[in-house]
Amino acid sequence: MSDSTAVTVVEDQRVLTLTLNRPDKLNSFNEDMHYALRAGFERARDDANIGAVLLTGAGRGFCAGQDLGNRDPRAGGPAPDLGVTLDTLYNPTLRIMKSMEKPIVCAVNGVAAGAGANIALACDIVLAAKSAKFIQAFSKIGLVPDAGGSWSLTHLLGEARAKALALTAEPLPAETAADWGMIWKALDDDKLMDEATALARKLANGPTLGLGLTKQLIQAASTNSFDAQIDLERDFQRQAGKSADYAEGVTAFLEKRAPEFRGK
Ligand code: T3D
Repeated sequence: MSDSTAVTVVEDQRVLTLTLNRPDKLNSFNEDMHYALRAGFERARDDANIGAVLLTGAGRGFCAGQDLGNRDPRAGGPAPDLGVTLDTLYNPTLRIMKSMEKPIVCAVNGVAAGAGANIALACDIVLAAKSAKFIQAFSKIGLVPDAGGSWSLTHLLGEARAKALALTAEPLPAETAADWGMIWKALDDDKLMDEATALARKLANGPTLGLGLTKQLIQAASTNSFDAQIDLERDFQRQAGKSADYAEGVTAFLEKRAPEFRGK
């Protein structure tokens, strides 16, 4: 586990809260924050006492993408190979986020720009403060969308809106993002953390085996044919149907009481 302060890590009631913590730089990514964030997701993935992750940012912003202070061309030297930084820093973390079975709730507390916006969109359920904005800032500095953004935007919104957001870098207010189906909900700023925490706790204490399979099932639908997808539903349902949580869920329903899930 990283001992960096670039991401604060708090475990409570089976939720691991990861807070991007470089508020003076709007939580933009330096190497330290990359490694700390990845370590946080790895811990959540591997620790059976954690059922869900809550990702948010410290201060007035969520994340302003890459720390451009680390990309100053005036410092001289050859241009950086950004393919290498994506390969070694962003993409391994994104792959963990998508492949881990536990749900990731994102509370976008303020501006989310560049890779910051797209890290948020790689989470499973995204809530945002009404004051937050999503900015595909890349085109302003001559780059292309990364951190999964070209995939997420296109899948969530379709080409027309994805292209317009990426080509113009126009800020998208949280409420519009929710109206368009890019995120789950836009909430009053003072309600965001309470609602996001409650949601993460509910998921973390739910039938996590089934929830993990559900996450993978929905993700697979983006590339599967209908035929392949209903086969996958069959396979996952077979697995879920053998779980103790399924037996508990049905028993609790029949006994008219709240279920007590164990994630097994
Ligand atoms: O390089 C690679 O490895 C490839 C990967 C690239 C991925 C990417 O994310 S590329 C895109 C990088 N991000 C951006 O281009 C966004 C840059 N930031 C902004 O456009 C604006 O800051 C915002 C629209 C996000 C917010 O604007 P505003 O007016 O609310 O805040 P501000 O005053 O611009 O920023 C506040 C402070 O944060 C300021 O510092 P100061 O002057 O108070 O000392 C500002 O410099 C700093 N800050 C904001 N974003 C970044 C940053 N510092 C470093 N890097 C940043 N990305």
